[in-house]
Amino acid sequence: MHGAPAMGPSSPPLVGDGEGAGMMHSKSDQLVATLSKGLLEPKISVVGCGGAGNNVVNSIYWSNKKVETVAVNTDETKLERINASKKILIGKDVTHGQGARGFPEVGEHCAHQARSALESVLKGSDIVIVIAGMGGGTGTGAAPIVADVAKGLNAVTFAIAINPFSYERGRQAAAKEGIKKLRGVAENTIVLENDRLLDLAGDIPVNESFAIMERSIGSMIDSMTQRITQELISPIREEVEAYYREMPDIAIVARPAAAPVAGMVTASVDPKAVDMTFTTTVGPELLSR
Ligand SMILES: Nc1nc2c(ncn2[C@@H]2O[C@H](COP(=O)(O)OP(=O)(O)OP(=O)(O)O)[C@@H](O)[C@H]2O)c(=O)[nH]1
Ligand SMILES: [Mg+2]
Repeated sequence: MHGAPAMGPSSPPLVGDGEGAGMMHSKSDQLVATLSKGLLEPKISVVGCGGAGNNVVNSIYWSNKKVETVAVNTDETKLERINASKKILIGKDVTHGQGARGFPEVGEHCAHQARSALESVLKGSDIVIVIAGMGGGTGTGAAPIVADVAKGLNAVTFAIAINPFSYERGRQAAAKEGIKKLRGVAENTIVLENDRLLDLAGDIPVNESFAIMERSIGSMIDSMTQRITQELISPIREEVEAYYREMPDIAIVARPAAAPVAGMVTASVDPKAVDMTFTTTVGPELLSR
């Protein structure tokens, strides 16, 4: 971890509780804040694959400025219409920017081809959340590859898969297969049900019911990121404070590579707790059972 060097016998005097301690304390607070931010604020990327994933990312782009949003698609027109911090058009020479037309193996192939572009966009991310609607071509095929790339970069990787409506009969088998692949790669895969939107939303148009799911996923990501950041920073804070008290002339260290932070996230956050976060933020209505 960020282990503090051992103190020698000639260490500077401790900042005690005598005169001036109040002032030193606020200086130490500042330093701790800087250090904590630089060293420990995890970089979180949310990657939406295919049409549904792109829609979710578009909504998060406007609501959460703390995460980096990445949109991945084979469909050029769709990609042009959405907002994201980064956009990656995959498989242009395969689909000519027209989408994978319901074939997951096409989505998968396109994502494979784009591995190095995906790697360079996700490099440095501590946590990657991959989101896709299942049963189509791009999201179903590409999301497991994106998750694999993220894992290869040592990021803690979560997946959110949206199951198609029951009435989309031809899509269920592909969806199941896609979810199986995601579960094989990601630390934790949360499955949401479009069917539940029908129960919840009743007669409202489908686009409006999609907005409900987008907002739900957005608030889950908000509370997940808040929680991870808090759980990481609080225990370290005391340690950094103690270090400062022993050594006021500490140099501010550059932020290390992703791996150590990812390791701390894994150690301190039970991936299963993510389900809990979702349940407590938006209620269990959309979750698959
Ligand atoms: N909740 C939600 N579900 C969506 C949305 N768009 C599509 N879906 C669902 O996700 C499934 C996959 O659809 P898309 O994401 O459009 O498919 P794709 O990954 O772009 O695949 P191709 O177009 O075949 O390349 C659909 O069958 C729908 O059930 C959306 O905006 N919100
Ligand atoms: Mg599409």
